[in-house]
Amino acid sequence: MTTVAALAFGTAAASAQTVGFAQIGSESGWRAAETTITRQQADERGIDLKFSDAQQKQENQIAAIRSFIAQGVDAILLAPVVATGWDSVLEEAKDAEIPVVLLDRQVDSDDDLYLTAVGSDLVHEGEVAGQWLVDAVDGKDCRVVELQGTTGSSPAIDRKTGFENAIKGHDNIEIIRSQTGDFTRAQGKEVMESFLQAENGGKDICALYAHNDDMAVGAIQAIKEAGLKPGEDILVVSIDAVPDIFQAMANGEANATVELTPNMAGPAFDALKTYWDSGEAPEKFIQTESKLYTASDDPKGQYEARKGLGY
Ligand code: GYE
Repeated sequence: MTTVAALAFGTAAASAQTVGFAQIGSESGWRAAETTITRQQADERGIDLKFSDAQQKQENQIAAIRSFIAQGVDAILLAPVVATGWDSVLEEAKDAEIPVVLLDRQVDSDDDLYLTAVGSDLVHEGEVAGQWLVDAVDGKDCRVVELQGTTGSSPAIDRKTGFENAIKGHDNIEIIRSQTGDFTRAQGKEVMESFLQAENGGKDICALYAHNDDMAVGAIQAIKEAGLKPGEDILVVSIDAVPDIFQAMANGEANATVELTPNMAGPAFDALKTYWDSGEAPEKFIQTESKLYTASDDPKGQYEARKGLGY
């Protein structure tokens, strides 16, 4: 005798699985690597991946999810551009019995609306970055400018909170300006230019905290164009660990980064396979590591090691 549930799972496991990926876009080097690796991981597992690039727009992601539901995919991967506004479409997926796995960002919705979330502890990342600065300045006064990620996205909210947690009680460190650079290199540069202008050509800035490496790389360019030395005149700490930030570290132009693996799809597909095969639901959060790298961690070697790994 076969139970209804077993029959449903058995049917899904019998043929090649189809997975829809509602990706945000390609705002950063990290994001592009995540896309490349997701495709590779799908290929290796014989999964048919349907890919949608939402060009940073939530409405496009919602439309993509609806189209995946209409096509009857076996699962949906969603990297949610912002944290709010997902309830209805996640309910539609749930009603259609299509498991949704969140990648790299979180949503504010109830956690029974998705199967699991793969990602880092985004608050912790901010704390690691902030603690690096606390240690680096060692009690000296430090006026910090902050480049935030996409407004309303969970990494922008959490990385801000984490950094603030770390500097709390260290009155020598103060965030003097904070603005979004939307996780892009171009906006990181543009916003940094305005920070430099407003702060005595940059002479009144001690450090930059950027919510991702791409914005830091853009800002480094702006600092150089302002005639200052990034990494020395203005300390630079950011998050992701993309090859270009190691290149900047090797050149003495950046100081520290917190690693975020772009391989979110591997753990996501592993969890889905278990779910398809046995119906067993994974933990609600599958956490990836957050490791600090500084300029003394062989940045040239780190650059070489990462080049080609999806970047
Ligand atoms: O750090 C950034 C990206 O969602 C955690 O999104 C991710 C962030 C990543 O574009 O580079």
